Amino acid sequence: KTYNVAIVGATGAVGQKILQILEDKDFPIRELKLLSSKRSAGITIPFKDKTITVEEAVPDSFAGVDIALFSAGGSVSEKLAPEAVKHGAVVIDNTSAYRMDENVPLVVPEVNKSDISRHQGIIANPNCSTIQMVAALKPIKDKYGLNRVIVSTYQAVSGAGNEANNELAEQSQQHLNKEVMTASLLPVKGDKKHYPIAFNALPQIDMFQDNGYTFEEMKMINETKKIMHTPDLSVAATCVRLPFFTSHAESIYLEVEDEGLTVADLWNVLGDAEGIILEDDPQTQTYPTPLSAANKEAVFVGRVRKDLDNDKGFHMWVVSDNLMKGAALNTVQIAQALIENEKL
Ligand code: 11C
Repeated sequence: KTYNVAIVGATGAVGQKILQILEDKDFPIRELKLLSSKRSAGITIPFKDKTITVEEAVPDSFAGVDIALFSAGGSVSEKLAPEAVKHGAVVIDNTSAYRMDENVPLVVPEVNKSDISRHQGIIANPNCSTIQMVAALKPIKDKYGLNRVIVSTYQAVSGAGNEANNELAEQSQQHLNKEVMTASLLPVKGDKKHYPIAFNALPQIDMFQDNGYTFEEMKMINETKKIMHTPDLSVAATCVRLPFFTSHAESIYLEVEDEGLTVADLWNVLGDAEGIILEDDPQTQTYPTPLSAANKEAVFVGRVRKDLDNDKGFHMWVVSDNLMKGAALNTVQIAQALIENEKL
């Protein structure tokens, strides 16, 4: 069986990755529609042996579409995802618009694939930094229980889109030319102040909330509880943007329920877990980095250590390509699981 697929936001950083993955995985496409804002309509994009012209996304674009992959920002999803559903499509949405809606499954297939079957037209793809964290935590939780998680992130600029990549490149050039760096985008396009990201670290990703956490931090906290079905799990997050282009890295402290576990116990569960690659050997300085994880599909884990004071506490370093498993790949994997579920 083949499917009519639409990509909304086809010219963006994630949309381009989705296209590449659909082609690489030979996704069973009958007809592919590439949709965008009016500004990008008319651009042509190669796909397999064809060239497809990007069209402006409007409500009627979804007639005859079976699966619509949205990655064009929350406001576009709010406006057009219900239209796509009205036309009979199943939407896989890569924005934060519907993630916490109780009628919308929030899915990382390795973690909660079975949630897909209760969708009512929309399935949400989690935030990139959440996806790689839950992929690593779930096998540990299933075997040894989980009481507490404290995460600090080291996030790539591409999480903020192609414009942020350009800003990092320009500022780096300015600094090397001994010019003043100009900042007009990061940490957040819509916020009042902007700081250089080149040769810097910004402890703000997305807008501050009333509780002093940023929206990115609250996404990691709330989405983790929803995906793992652990509403009572203690989760705290500090999210930081760093000047590299690809992959998010995370330092995760976790407390398990079981007593007396060793690093080898965690290695064993992580080594057997779907989608995880363990790269952990201090003897040979083996650990993942943002560069080594870029353009790869897996979530990489290294630096697993037992806490020196708490018998139930462990630390680990988790790295994954934020545009691949963190966005486009997980979206395509949801679509594959949806097809397997015979929900279409
Ligand atoms: C970042 N995590 O790195 C964000 C990007 O909710 O899907 C992903 C935003 C989202 O800036």
